[in-house]
Amino acid sequence: MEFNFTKNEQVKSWLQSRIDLVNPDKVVYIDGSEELYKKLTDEAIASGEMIKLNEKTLPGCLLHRTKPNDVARVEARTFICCKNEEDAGRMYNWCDPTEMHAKLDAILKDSYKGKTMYIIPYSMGPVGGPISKIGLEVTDSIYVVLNMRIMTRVGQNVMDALGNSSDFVKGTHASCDVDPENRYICQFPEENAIVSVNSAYGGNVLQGKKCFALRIASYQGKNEGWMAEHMLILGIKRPGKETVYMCAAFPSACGKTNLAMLIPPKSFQEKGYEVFTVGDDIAWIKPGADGRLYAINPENGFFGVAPGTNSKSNYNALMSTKKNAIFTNVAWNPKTNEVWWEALEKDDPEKKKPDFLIDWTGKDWTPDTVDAEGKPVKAAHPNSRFTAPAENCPCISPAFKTGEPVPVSAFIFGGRRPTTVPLVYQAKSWDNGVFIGSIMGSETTAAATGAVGVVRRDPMAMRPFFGYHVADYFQHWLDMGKIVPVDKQPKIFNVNWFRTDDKGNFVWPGFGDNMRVLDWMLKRIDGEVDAVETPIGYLPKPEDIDISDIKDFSEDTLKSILTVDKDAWKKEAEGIKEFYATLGPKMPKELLEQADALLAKFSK
Ligand code: OXD
Ligand code: MN
Repeated sequence: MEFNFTKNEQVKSWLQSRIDLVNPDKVVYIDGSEELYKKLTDEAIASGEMIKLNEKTLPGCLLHRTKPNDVARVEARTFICCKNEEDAGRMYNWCDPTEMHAKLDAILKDSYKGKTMYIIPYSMGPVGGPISKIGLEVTDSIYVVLNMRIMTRVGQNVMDALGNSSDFVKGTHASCDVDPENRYICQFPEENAIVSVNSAYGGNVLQGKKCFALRIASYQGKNEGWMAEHMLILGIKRPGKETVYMCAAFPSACGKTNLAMLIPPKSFQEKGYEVFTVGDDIAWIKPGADGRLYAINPENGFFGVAPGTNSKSNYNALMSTKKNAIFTNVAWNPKTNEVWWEALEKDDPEKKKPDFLIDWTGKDWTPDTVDAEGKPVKAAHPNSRFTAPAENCPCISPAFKTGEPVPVSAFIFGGRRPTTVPLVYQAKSWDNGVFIGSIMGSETTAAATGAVGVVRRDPMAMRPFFGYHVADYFQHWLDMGKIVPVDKQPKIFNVNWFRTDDKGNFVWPGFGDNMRVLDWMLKRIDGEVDAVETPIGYLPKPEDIDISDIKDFSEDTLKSILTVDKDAWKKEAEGIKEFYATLGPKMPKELLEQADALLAKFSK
């Protein structure tokens, strides 16, 4: 076939190999033009793949439903395929690349018969930017095309920027029969390649996101001297000061998108504080010419969880979904031709739950609908999503718009820890910060199956996203600290918004009030306040966190979540050592020593 959109022989031969394998009826190249997107959108609406929503209230917005068996990322079927099993590393499914290619090729063979192949050239990061990278994804799904258009930069300008370079990720996606038994999400880091089959759900098939921007990119970053992290990026402007940028990593269900789009409390707004979102999920971070670390958000949109989002919990996220967004597996209100999900109405007592909807599976739904066991049925799937252009976000950072990498002043780690871990503390050094990131995790709650109160460790929130061995990843973090001069290293903090009292209620109000903790970090970064040295790190003096206008929140309450309990931390240190022991002989000595030292401090 003629590929007249490029002269790059490697691109051409790889595309030809894909066509020969999957055997499409037709090939469509996504050139980025509005006319083509319009044509594809019209086709998807005509075929029923997409529902066009109310043009007045949700202009340009579409609704899509997946198969009920295809609603989330599937860690059990996600593989890192590299030659040596020891390079894939301990937290992951590994498969030999030759074996996996054979299995995948058998699934892919002729799988596009009767279908169209769409070729998507996309850039992670602004096209041609200093930290950006390019991928190609072939897919049989218009849903993938239309979502990739929002989540990444797509079009001929990307192909032009690639020129004759071989530095592109080769991505193959085939929906096949959406058969969960034959579903595979495979990364081949040594080949710069991704293959996902038998799924059509976002996290598995929008390959720019987790597959490329975390799994493949983390491996590239290790080899090329940069970092790909599962981190939001936000900028905070204090009156009379430059904007300070922070990157933060949290396991899922810890409010990452909410922190990225935080609205400061009224009293802070009145003083002139402003918060800007650069990214809500992924940060690519590279040393700049001045020796500091600089970050970009490689994505171009948000792929956020819909249920629970309302104008009180996250006004900025909700506003981002008001035009040109794609909703997946939310409920549909046929009367208004709008979307709905659980808790959407919670911000406003006047707003009521609709009394009739079509649920995410396409069935009639009323507030009284129950399942076979008599349990209430949710109208939207709990993992239903919105794909929304970042430019829609009311607090999007000017730096996101220009694509300029932002200097990173702080890394924040955190998890959901009802006990033990204080509201905030600061690492004593870069290496101590790496230790703190390596041990983060969330305690299991009664909502999950299994024992309650067990810490599921999720180092740097990367557990499902490492592209290589976790111990080598820790070593890479330690090495990055050696590249950056100490006075230019970002400060490292740990936060825990989730401490509970003896009745199980959250002590800290969270949401916008998290600004008060970020403010303490800003003061630490600028050397405005000192701190209390403890065996785990530096804790705030209670008077340095401004709680003056939080309703019903006393300094004693604050003190209760700024404690380091000896017995709890002894248990924690023992748990860390057990966790480290599972990670094998490559674990960096520095981190093992820190675990020993922590235990020793609490064993006296
Ligand atoms: C996500 C995730 O969807 O981390 O961002 O699962
Ligand atoms: Mn994520």
